[in-house]
Amino acid sequence: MERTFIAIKPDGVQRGLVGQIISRFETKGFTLVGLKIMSVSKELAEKHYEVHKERPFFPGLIQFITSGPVVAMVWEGEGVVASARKIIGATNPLSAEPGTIRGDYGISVGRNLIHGSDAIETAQNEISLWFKEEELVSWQPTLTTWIVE
Ligand code: IDP
Ligand code: MG
Repeated sequence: MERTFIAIKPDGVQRGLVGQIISRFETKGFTLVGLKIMSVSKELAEKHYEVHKERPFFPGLIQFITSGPVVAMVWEGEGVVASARKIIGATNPLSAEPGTIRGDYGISVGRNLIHGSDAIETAQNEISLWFKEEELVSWQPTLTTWIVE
């Protein structure tokens, strides 16, 4: 089953939005299979954002993501990678549609609240970077037959 990596960034945690953000994915019908609050080391942050290492915003991004607790999650379900990106909204919260997480709660690209994997392969790499296999729980919610035909 498809899985994606989602992280609530330090701004989302500090602003008390953890519950509301988790609810978006829960009520959509996706299944939570991994969850932890953690301090992010510089090493993990730099690996996670490696594709952006030449960008001018990279040092600020690493500083920000290591500046406070992050809530790391793995969500599962059919089409979850692309669907989660839609639920999250555009990178710049000012361009993100209302109804998306970034569109509803943010105004600044450097404080855009949440990360979501951008493709299935990226998701697999990010999940193994952030979680050990034994931290993930495979389970079938009893509600599944009311959500998936
Ligand atoms: P994404 O998070 O929507 O996938 P990416 O382009 O992969 O967006 O950028 C990763 C993260 O880097 C963004 O979520 C944002 O926090 C930060 N970022 C991207 N572009 C800028 C920028 O122009 N200024 C400041 N931060 C940026
Ligand atoms: Mg990205």
